Amino acid sequence: MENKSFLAVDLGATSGRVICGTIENGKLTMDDLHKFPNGIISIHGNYHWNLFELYSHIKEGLTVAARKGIKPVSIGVDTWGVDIAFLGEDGSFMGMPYAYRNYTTKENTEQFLSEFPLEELYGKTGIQTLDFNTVFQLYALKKRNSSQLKAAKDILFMPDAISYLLTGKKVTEYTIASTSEMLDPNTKEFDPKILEFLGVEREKFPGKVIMPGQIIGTLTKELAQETGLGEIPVVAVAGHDTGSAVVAVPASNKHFAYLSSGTWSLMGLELPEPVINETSRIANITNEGGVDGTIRFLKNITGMWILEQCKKEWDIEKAYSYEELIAMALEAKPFAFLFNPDNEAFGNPASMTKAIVEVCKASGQGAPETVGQFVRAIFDSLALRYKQVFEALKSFAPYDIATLHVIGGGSRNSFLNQLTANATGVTVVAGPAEATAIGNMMLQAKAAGLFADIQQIRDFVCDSVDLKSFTPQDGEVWNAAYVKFLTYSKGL
Ligand code: LRH
Repeated sequence: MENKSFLAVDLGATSGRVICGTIENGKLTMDDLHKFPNGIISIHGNYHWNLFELYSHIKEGLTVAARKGIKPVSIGVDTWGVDIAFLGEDGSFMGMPYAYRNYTTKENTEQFLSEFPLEELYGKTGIQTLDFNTVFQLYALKKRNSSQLKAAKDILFMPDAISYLLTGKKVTEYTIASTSEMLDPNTKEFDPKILEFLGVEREKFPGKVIMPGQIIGTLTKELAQETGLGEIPVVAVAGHDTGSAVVAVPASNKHFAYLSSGTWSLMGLELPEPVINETSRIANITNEGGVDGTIRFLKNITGMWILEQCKKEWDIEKAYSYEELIAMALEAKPFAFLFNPDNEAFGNPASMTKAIVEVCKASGQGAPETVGQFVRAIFDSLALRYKQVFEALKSFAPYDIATLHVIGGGSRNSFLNQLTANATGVTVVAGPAEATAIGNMMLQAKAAGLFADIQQIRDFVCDSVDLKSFTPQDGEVWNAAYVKFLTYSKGL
């Protein structure tokens, strides 16, 4: 294989990065060009993403690439799911995009579903109901008589909005559009009845839905000059970060489950086609669109968000590193406080530590006091929630699940990996931590003809990264803890 470089712009809810991946002598080497924080900002009581700040960070990353003499084949962009930006008639952005944590209201979803039945919505899209999905965001905006929604010429999903900033070209990419809960997984097009119900014309989503691998455009003349990179093509990858991450699962065959671990924990299976039936609907399992016709049959679990938010509070007094937090958790008594991480109280509370205290007290367990107790409670509860979802997924898997691949930033946490293996009773293989950026770059490499299919990508990733295995231990103890956990976590 010839030496080729690809740039990944990978934006998560709490951080972003521009990474260069070079394929050299059959191996991948990576260079972090620019890492930066991301977060939601409250403006007049609404939460927004600072799109233009993200843009300037991306520009910085591209400039660093040029300064280092990197000549990338292409650039790919992935971001978190569901959020959208509005463009006016003249192609300019209409305000700061709303952030999905703005929409954690059950009432809005309930009102929607009283007019458009859940059975029909799930039947049409196969997407799990999460209060913040695009479909509910648009409904809320319509109810608020939003000027943006009324006046918008175009609606762009987040990765498509970034690609538009880079190229001036507007597209609607399939994997990210599938998170909207408005796409039909069979036709891979927007469902007309859902759009009609929302009063949103199909033309507002630019063009036909495009698949990963398609060239979107090249860097605008200004950016080509400003960054010094030249007019490099921007290629559609799996614009949805989870879609790109799952491409980089280092599995040698299909008999695996994955846990994409970051601000969210996404646990699921990769299936050749959607599973949309009464059982999957009741379990609220999603069928997100993947690469090469695959479906990500998964559930969202609130992941590192809870710890990230607690850490922000603790940082005011003392900024512990994640290593220090884990060391404190190791010292704390196991299973002293358990809760369901998906309790809506943890959606976007003013204080996460207070929310944990209230949830624990309300279930009669007392409450954590020390930092170590909080962190231990978060990790125990996450591992047990992973087991609960894993058990549900097992009943859908058309094979025995031999391995749980933990990928993403959370895979660096060996302590949680061991707890996850103990709780689920399956071998955990951890890594790569940069799965999303790797998947992003590998999809560009596939578009450039370097790989024929996902399995070739996975074999290559497996050869390129260090992986760690965790064997389940203490089964009895964990089964007993699971019984206790279930009393606090009814239903899926
Ligand atoms: C993870 C993620 C997840 C979505 C959420 C909004 O970053 O993309 O898959 O559900 O963000």
